[in-house]
Amino acid sequence: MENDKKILFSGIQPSGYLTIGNYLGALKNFVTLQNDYDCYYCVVDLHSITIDQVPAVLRQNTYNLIALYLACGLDYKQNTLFIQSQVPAHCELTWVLSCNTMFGEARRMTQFKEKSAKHPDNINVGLFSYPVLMAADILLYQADLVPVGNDQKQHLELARDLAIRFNNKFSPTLTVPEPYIASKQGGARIMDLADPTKKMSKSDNGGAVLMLDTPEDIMRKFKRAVTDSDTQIKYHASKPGISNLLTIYSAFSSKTISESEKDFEDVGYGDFKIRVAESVIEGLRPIQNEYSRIIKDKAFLEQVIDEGRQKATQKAFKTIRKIYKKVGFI
Ligand code: AQP
Repeated sequence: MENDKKILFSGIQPSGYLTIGNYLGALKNFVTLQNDYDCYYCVVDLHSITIDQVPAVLRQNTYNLIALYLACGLDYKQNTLFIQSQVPAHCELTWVLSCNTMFGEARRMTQFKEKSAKHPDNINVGLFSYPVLMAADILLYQADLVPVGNDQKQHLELARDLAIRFNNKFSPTLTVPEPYIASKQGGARIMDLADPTKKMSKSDNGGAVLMLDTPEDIMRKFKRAVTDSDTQIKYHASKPGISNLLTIYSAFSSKTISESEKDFEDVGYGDFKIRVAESVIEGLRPIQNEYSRIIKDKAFLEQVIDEGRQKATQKAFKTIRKIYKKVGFI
């Protein structure tokens, strides 16, 4: 159904169990955005195979992610919740865009450099063309807005360049997307508890807290979190561990950083870590309860996935039909 709301696109890879970084940096914000925008929330499974995945695990992670989308409060009637590989137009548009992307500009992408350094035994062409697929994801739905963290800014820039290039080469066809800048509360960058100079990641989860961790596991992980040799609970660049814990606490308790600092003025690191863990446990509890209910209801999940596929396909087909016509395909 067409409406006059701006279109917003975002996706998460089913590449592992989601962390509280994925939650605070993406999912929590998705829920806030659903009332103001016509949102397309995708499970980007095509992206996830740029790194080796175990097929049965990938399948399960995909169901888990749809269930988590729902458990966090995303309404599948109001939004389009769908799986990328079920809409073939993503691959079709990727090819057209690939033929309009210069090798040099793809080579400049820092994520490619980082991921190839991390997986030197699997530097595949898909990893290289990942940003073109991401551009296709966005442009296919004529998205006006894309919520992006710093790490994805360069990719969004490429999507914009490709839309402008296509429009200039043929005729205006694709909406040029803008970054959606999250509010201070949303979009927080969460760092690894064991190494707070490194982003918390679902595929590298030494110091990651998972959204589906038990309360005991969450408590244990926070108790072990790296801090520093100081005693002050202050947000500062020289205190990455403490700053990260304050960020997590403030996001889960809906307080500002300075309010959070005040909460811990005369508190030691040990008690501080326990209080942070408690705020996370409480914040995740309703989501975990909803998730346990939804994941058991396979028929409902299949229905959500099917409705999402149909809505996404309809929108994507309109774009790909125009694109194919403009490039000269019969
Ligand atoms: N640590 C984080 N802090 C804040 N936001 C984060 N995001 C990821 N980690 C953090 C946000 O989550 C969304 C989904 O990201 P993705 O699945 O597309 O891949 P990613 O960014 O590479 O996330 P991961 O968890 O690190 O996955 P892997 O390990 O598979 O590469 C994005 O909006 C991202 O900003």
